[in-house]
Amino acid sequence: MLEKLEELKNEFRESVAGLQDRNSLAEFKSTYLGKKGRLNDILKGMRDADTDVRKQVGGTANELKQEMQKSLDKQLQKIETTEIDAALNKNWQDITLTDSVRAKGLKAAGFHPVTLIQREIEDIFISMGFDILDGPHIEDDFHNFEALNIPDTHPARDMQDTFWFADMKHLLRTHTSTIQVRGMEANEPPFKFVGPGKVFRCEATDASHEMAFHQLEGMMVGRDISVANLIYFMKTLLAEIFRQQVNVRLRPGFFPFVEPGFELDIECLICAGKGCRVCKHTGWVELLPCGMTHPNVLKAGGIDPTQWNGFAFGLGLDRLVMMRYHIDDIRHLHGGDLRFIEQFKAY
Ligand code: FA5
Repeated sequence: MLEKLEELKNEFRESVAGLQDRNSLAEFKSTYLGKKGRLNDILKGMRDADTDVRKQVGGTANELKQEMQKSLDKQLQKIETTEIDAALNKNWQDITLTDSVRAKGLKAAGFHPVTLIQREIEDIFISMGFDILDGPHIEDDFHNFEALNIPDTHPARDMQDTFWFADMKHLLRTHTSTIQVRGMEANEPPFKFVGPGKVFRCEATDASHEMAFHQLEGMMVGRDISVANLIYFMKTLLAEIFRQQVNVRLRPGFFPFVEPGFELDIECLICAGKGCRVCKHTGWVELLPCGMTHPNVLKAGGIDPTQWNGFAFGLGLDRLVMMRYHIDDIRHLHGGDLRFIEQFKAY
């Protein structure tokens, strides 16, 4: 029996590496290790053997069985790797090649409408000599509040519900006005820049409110900047974005970091000013708060307010997208439904 086992082992070793596909491997396995396979066939003789022989043969047979199983597993892995490589080679697809993607009938990736509008606005401001700045999502109390003339005890802290980190020192920025502070820290006046980005507020969602949304901050600091300069830039922006007559209204607005402060509202384009759930039945949508930079903010940014002044604004990008494309619920924008995203320009 031991000799027969040795023979079986040699034959197995010679053939196993030659198996090329799953079917022949399964067949091979059953020939050697199956119930009616060759190993069990040899072991049939054990019934008549004495105890010592049974022990010896049993041990050897067990070792052989384990070796066979290991080799079969290894060979199966090899076969699988070859199959995967072959499939990858056959179906290889360069998704950056538009024509090849289209030719295969696959859908090309596209940009989110917020990204599209953000880039468009960046281009408008670049053409007017503005820089583009960035800032971190995780901020500290100083950049989100303190430097913006919102001290610890100021009731304006409650205007925006904040996601605080456990250390109560860091937070998810509630507005892109943090970029004003970072811009002042990094630049010597005169300067003008815009800073787009995601902001976060712990508030209930509805047709015009999200918890994570996008703003685009703007700031210009120079000598003798006036409200007329501010209004000029706001008007230019809206004319370029909408390329149609849109009704706007400017009304006083309170933000601790500007004085005077304004709310620039746009007549709701979803209902043409008649009133709907997006504009909360007022006919107007708050889009572009702005104002003349408060001297305390310039001071906190290391700028002498007796020498320099400026304006700032904070545009709500998601709401702008809604007005531009007549989207009646902000939650469509971040719901992850591909059918929604696919409606926008792909490239
Ligand atoms: C601010 O965040 C100020 N930092 C803006 C500012 C900058 C004022 C510079 C003056 C000078 P407010 O909380 O109003 O302001 O938000 C600005 C805009 O973001 C709103 O007009 C609106 O268009 C948009 N917005 C506010 N909350 C939400 C929300 N929950 N979901 C979607 N858009 C929002």
